[in-house]
Amino acid sequence: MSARAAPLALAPLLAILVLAVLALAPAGGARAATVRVRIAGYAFVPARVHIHPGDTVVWTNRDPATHTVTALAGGFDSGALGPGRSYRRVFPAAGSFAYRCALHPEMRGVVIVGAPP
Ligand SMILES: [Cu+2]
Repeated sequence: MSARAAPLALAPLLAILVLAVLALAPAGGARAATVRVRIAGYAFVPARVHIHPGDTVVWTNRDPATHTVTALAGGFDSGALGPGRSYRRVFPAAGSFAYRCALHPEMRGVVIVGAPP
């Protein structure tokens, strides 16, 4: 009966697939997230993001003007981000990281890295 044999023939293939997925999973079981911040209307949107250690923040400039993502305490600086350009940074450690646009200092944001999930 080929209708009954077919599922059995697929079993080894499924086993290999499951093992492959398990091998690719991060050791801790938690998956690092990517959070996006838009730069639009001369503001960071959202201005405040909460993430976990190891997560990535990606800023994308949707304004017609050039902006930067510059940490107030140093530590990171995107440099000039022209329209449509993105800047990404991984935050490995917990803490509060305030930043602003170096060209328009009234543009401010903060990345809050909490405890591991
Ligand atoms: Cu700016």
